[in-house]
Amino acid sequence: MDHRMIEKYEKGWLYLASLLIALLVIITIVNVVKSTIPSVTAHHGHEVRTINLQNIASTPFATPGLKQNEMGQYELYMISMAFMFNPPEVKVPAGKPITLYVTATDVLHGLQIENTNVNIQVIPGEVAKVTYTFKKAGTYRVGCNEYCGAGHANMMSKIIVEDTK
Ligand SMILES: [Cu+2]
Repeated sequence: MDHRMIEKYEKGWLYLASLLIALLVIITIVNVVKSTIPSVTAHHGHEVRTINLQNIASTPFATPGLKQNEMGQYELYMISMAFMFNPPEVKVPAGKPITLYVTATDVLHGLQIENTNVNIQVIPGEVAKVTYTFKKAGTYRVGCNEYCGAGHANMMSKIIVEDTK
């Protein structure tokens, strides 16, 4: 090969390398921009929003429990903390969609409602949202499924589903 051909060949690789670097820079910028937007991400079938835990007193989490919004829809606010759920027990109506909002105030927790497919990872500073309709009345135990410390096994709450009318 004469040196001109070799130059061409090298130029090809140079272009390819530059292209890959440019691509990496673009991907990085896109990811950084994405991560700075207060995000509503959906994973494991539930939505996640961010919350400033310093301002929790000015949110509905100040008084956890079942609420009805202005449209009459049920909203259940729960807090996971070491080593309890707040509220420790709550009554909800059967056959009505209940939108559960849950956050953690200290460390990573889980919130799993027995006999349902509700199984949420609860992260401090994030609010997970999931809507569920309990078809059958009864007591549903709520447990933590992320090891959170010595009292993990005692983290327990109850959702008492009652027939309306
Ligand atoms: Cu736990």
